[in-house]
Amino acid sequence: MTRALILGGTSDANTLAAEIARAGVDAIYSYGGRTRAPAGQPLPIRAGGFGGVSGLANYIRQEGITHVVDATHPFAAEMSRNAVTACTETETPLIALERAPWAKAPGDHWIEVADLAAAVAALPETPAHVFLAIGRQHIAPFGEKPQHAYTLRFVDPPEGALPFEAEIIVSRGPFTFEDELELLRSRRIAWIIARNSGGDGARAKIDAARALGLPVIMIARPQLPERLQVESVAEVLAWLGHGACLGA
Ligand code: 3Y8
Ligand code: NAP
Repeated sequence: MTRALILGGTSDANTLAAEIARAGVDAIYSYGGRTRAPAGQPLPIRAGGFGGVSGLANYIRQEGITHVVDATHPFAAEMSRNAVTACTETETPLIALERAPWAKAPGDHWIEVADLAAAVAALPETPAHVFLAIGRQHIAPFGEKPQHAYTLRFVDPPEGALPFEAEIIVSRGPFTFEDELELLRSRRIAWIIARNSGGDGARAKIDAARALGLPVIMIARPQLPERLQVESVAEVLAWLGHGACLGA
């Protein structure tokens, strides 16, 4: 009898949860507990870390999990690595649902960098208006270049002081092209820092940057261990042995 653990927290995971609920598969949706009011799900929810690999392995055993679906964000590297290790240890089948990275289109002015430190280094020395669209957890390194006028975007209001002076936008996304154009224009943004998250939920800023001819410092995804990986919800449902009932 299938009992799936969905490691969620993304729009793709939300789509998957809806299809899994419709298929009547026994599943639990897991959030990392990063945001104050995560979107609801049509599945039972758990939130917060498992306690590393051993915590996840114990959870799998105690909850009688038969399949794990890693539908976390491409930058949730620690969770994905733990899932591979814990599923190997407990001999639990694992599949990853991961959308393709954004590909550079004609007119894009990307500076592609490997990581956060390289993104900071890629910013100019002369003061500029910079839009940091990489969330809240990894902004501290930009304190090395405090001369810029930073605009940050968080899902929730910041707790406590920021590592540097900045304007904060509190908004959860997904974002629209028009709103992103307005944001970039009204704040006279000259540089955008983004992660290559892929998907539609965060892509509007990339399209708006192209329309305005603005440079985007694009941070590449972290390397993840080998694992079965698909790009569609239908493939995950088929893997769970429920594609048939959806006529997928
Ligand atoms: C808690 C679940 C949906 C899902 C919405 C997607 C789209 C909007 C784009 C920008 C980039 C960023 C950030 C972002 C996007 C979707 C999707 C996506 C980027 C929620 C969610 C959780 C999180 C966690 C949060 C991180 C932060 C990253 C903001 C829910 C809304 C920047 C990633 O304050 C914090 O600690 C937030 C942390 C991880 C990255 C960071 O390091 O700060 N997402 N985002 C999940 C959990 O607890 O397990 O609250 O409902 C999910 C979504 N975020 O409802 O349609 O990609 O699927 N999320 C990035 O791309 O760099 C925003 O501002 O342009
Ligand atoms: P991370 O750095 O890879 O994970 C750090 C730790 O957080 C994990 O080791 C685990 O703790 C816990 N964790 C993360 N995701 C979890 C989940 N879905 N369920 C239970 N525990 C989880 O993760 P992150 O980048 O902070 O992302 C956290 C969540 O936000 C994920 O659900 C991810 O899908 C979502 N998200 C992230 C981004 C992003 O840019 N990183 C963007 C959109 C959405 P333990 O070791 O204690 O088990």
